[in-house]
Amino acid sequence: MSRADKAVHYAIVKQFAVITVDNPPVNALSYSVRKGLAMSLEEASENDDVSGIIITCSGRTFIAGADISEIGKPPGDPDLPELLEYLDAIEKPVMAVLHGTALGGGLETALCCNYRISTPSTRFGLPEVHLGLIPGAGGTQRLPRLIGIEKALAMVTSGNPIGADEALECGLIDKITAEDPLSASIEYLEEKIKSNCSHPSIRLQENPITKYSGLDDTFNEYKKHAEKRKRGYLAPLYNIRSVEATCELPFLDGLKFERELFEELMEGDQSKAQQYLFFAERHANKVPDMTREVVDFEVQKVAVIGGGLMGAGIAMSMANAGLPVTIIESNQKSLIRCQKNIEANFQGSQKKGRLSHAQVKQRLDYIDISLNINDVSEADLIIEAVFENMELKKDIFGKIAKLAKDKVVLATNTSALDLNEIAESSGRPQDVIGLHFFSPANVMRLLEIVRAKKTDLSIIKTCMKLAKRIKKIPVLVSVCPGFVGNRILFVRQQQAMRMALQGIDIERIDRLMVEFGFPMGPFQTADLIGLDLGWEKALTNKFLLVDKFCEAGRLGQKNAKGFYDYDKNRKAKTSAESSKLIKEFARLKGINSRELTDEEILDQCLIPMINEGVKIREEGIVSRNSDIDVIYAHGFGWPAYRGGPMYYGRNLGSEKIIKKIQNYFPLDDDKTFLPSKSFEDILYGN
Ligand code: 3H9
Repeated sequence: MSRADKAVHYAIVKQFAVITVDNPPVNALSYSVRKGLAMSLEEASENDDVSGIIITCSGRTFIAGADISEIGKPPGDPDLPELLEYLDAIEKPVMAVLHGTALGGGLETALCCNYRISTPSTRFGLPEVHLGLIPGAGGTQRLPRLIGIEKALAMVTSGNPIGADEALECGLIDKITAEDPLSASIEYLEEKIKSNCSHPSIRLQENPITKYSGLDDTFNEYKKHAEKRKRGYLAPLYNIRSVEATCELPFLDGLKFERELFEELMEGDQSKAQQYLFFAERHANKVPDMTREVVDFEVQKVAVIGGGLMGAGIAMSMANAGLPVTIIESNQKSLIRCQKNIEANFQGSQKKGRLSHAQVKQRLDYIDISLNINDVSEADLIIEAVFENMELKKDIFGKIAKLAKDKVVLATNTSALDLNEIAESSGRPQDVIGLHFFSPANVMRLLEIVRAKKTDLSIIKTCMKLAKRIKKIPVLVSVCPGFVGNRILFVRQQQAMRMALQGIDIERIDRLMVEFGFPMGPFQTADLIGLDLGWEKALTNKFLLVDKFCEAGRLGQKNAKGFYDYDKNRKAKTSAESSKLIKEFARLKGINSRELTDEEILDQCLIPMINEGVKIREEGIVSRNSDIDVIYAHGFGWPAYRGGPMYYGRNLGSEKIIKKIQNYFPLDDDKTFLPSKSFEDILYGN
C-alpha cells in the first residue's frame, strides 16, 4: 500500500521526519492510519539522515482516538497496541505536535513520544469510559507514571478532557506554543538534540509506582464514588482497577493486564450499547430533508419570555455559552425573584468548585432582566417559557411576531400544547419552532427541537447549530401530544399505576426500575414532577388515580406528600395514607389484586415504552429509532449501558416482545398494549 495517497504523509524537514496524519474529520486511528504510521515510523527509524521524528495532524484536530466504527472488528495489522509498542521503542527522539483534541488512542500515541508540544487551545483526555471501555493502548499505565495517580484517576473516570494550561502544569505536555506549532517543535527538538540530554520515556519507568502513600483510600474513594454516581456501569470501576495496577505490576505486565480488561469490556453488552449511542447522537444531528442550500443564521442575542424555573434555566444555558440574553418578566416581584434564583444557582456552582468567581460574574453580565416586551426586538432567537396556557401563549406570539426582526427564530418551550396552533396564531408560522428544554434546563443536555407543519428549514438548521453551541444534544421531532419523551413516559406511568391498583407495592415497582438502571422509579418520578401537573380542581377526573391524590392534598415532593411521604431532606418513606388511597381507588373501580413476578413487573413498565416508540416511528414523528434512544438516554434516565428502549427492544427480539404483548394485552383497559401494526419492520429498521 502506498502511504502518500493514503491517510498519512511523510516529509523530511531539515534533519527531521515529519509524519502527518490526514484522516478527516477527526484523524481517528483507522486501519489506513495505523498502516501509514507504521510504514513512516519504520522509514524514519532506518534513515540515518533523520535525527528526530515529528508526529502531527492536518485538519482541525490531532488524533481523536481509535476509530470507534472499527472497535470489535478484526483489527488488521498492526493493531494499535502493536503500533504504539513500536513507536515507544524507537531510539530517535519523537515529538508529538498537538492541536484540537488529543483523545483516547490519540493521547495514548502522544504518550509514547518523548516530547509533547501543543497549541494553547488543545484539549487532552481519555474519554473511553463514555464508550464503556478503558484505554486499551497503554493509557492507564503511561498516564499515571507521567502525571501521578490522582490526576490520572480523575481523567479516566470522568472521561473529561483538560486544557493546555492544566496539562502543562501536571507535566502531560512539555510546552505550549502560540507560534506555528511545527516550526516551534522543530526548534524544540533541535535544542534537545544539541544539549545531548537523554530523551524522557515513560516506558523506562518500568517499576510499579510506589512513591505515593495512602493510595488505598484514594482508590476506595474513587470506587465508592463510581458505584454511587455511575451505578450499574462497569467501565468506571475497570478504569480504576487498571490504574491501580500501576502500583502493583511492572510496566509490561501492566500493559497486558490493561489489555485483558479492555477486551473483556469490548466484548461485553455495555460497551456495545454505549458505542451505539455515540453514533446515535451524531445521527440525531442530521435532518433527512436538510440540504446544503438551506441557509441558517447566527444567533447573537436571545430573549426569553418568562423567568420562572424553566425560563431562568434556559437563560443560564445561553449565558454559559457566552450568549447575551434578556429575560422578559411581567412584574417587578417576579423580576427580583428570577434574578435571585439565577444568582443563587451560579453561586451554588461556585461553591461546588465548578465555576470561578470571575466565571460567575461573566455569566451574570450576560443576563439582563427587563419588564419591557419591546426588548425582544433585537433578539435573533425569542423563546417563550411561560406557563402552559394556550390563550396566554397565543397572546404572546401575536405580540412578539410584530416586534421581532425579519430574520428570527420564534420558539416556544411548551411540552403539552399544540405547536401548530401556536405557530398559526403568530401570523409567521414559518419562523415558529418548539425548543423543548428539560428541567433543570441549564443542566439537562437533551433538547427536543419540535418542527411544526410550516417551520422553515432555515429555522431548524439555525436551532440545530445553536444546540451544539449551548452544548445540548438536539433531536428533531414532529408534533404529537407530549412529543416523544413525555409521550413514552406517559405509557410507562400509566402501566405502573395500573399495577399499583392491582395491589403491587409501589416500592417494589420503583425498586425494580432502579435496579434496571433508572435513577428513580415511576412513583418517585411522579412525586418529583408533581402530581398536580395539568390538574385543575374544578375539572377533577374521577377516573385518574393521581387526581384522587391531588384531591387529598397529596401533590408530590413539593408539599412533602405524594405517593410517598418526605422528610425535610426529601428522603422518601412509605405512606399509609397513600396505600389507603390506592386501595380505595382500586375498590371503587372494581380492580382485583393479582400476583406478578419481578419479570412481569419490569415487562409491563418497559414493553409499552418500546411499543409506543414503534407507534411514534409509524407516525413519522422522528426519523430514526436511534433518535428515540438518544431522547431516553439523555432526558429520561434510561441507562446508557442498555442503549435506549428501541435498542433494548431489538436485542430482546420482536418475537419475544410480541408474545409478551399478547400475553399482557388482555389485562389492559387502556389499549396501551395494543401492538403496533408494523412492529417487526420498524424495530429492525433504522
Ligand atoms: C479509543 O481510543 C480506544 C483506545 O484507547 C484503544 C484502542 C485499542 N471514531 O463529534 P462530532 C466522527 S476509543 C470514528 O460531530 P465535534 C463522528 O462520528 C476512542 N468516528 O464532532 C462524526 O461523524 P459524522 C476515544 C469518529 O467537532 C465526525 O467524526 N475517543 C470518532 O463535535 C465529527 O464528530 C473518543 O471517544 C472516532 N473516534 O467533536 C473521542 N470521533 O460527521 C470521540 C468522531 O459522519 N469523539 N468521529 O457524523 C469526540 O469526542 C468528538 O467527535 C470530538 C469532535 C471532540 C473529537
